[in-house]
Amino acid sequence: MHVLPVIRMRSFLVAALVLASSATAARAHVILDAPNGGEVLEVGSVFTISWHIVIAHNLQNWDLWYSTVGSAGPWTTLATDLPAGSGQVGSVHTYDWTIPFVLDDSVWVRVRMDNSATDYYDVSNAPFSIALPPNTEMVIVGPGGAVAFEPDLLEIDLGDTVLWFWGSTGHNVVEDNGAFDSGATAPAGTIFEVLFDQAFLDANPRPGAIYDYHCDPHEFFGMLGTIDVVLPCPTDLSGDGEVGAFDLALLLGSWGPCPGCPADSDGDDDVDAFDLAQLLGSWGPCP
Ligand SMILES: [Cu+2]
Repeated sequence: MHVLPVIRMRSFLVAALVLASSATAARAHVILDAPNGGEVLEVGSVFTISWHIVIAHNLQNWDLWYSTVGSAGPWTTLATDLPAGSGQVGSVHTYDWTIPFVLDDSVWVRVRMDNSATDYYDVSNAPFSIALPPNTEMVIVGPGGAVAFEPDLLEIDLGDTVLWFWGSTGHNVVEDNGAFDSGATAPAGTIFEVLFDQAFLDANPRPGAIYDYHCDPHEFFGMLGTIDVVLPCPTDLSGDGEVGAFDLALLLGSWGPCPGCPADSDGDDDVDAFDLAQLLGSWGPCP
């Protein structure tokens, strides 16, 4: 299951920031209207940042930053030298921001009114979150240059999308028997995604709906991963949406001591009569 970042209720901090913000608002030349705190923005989606002019000045252009550290930065450049547009009091300005691959529950945006003399700034009143889209799970490929997938074992639900994000350069993602393949090694920042829906499982049946994969250049160094699709019917070993003869054959094929075997549905490290009874008892289409 994917765990969404939780917005921590740092009420004291938020209250202090709101006070600080309203204290400066009286003299503000520019006010950032969105994002202004509490929003949950999805990676890869487009969010419209907006702000308006409170006191007109000799405006040259606009600059935008974001921070995952705090309302005082340090700041990462978002966009610079945006056209000045209208310099009139009350005029609203916007910028369409494609949300970067930064998962964090405490993000801030800062806008700069870049004038020919004194510049003026405003910052989100409170932090907002950047999160994955619903039903999406992430694996980092080569986190910090390590020859590893993080996490190396990922359990997902049927219908989830797995998104691999390259944390370093020179890796790829290849299912051991070709169910998915990201192609040639790719640079840091690359994204590769696979939707593990019923059609995918039908086209690429694996015992227990378990997909082992590797990185070609680093397989020898143990850069291995597994996606385990948790099925609504655990006895549907082939993951084809039906408990039938194929599943029975898989179960009989792993009969006996078999720790971690998909057919060991009661988890006693033995594929035995109990597991057989469970499979026969759920014979037919999966609910
Ligand atoms: Cu690699």
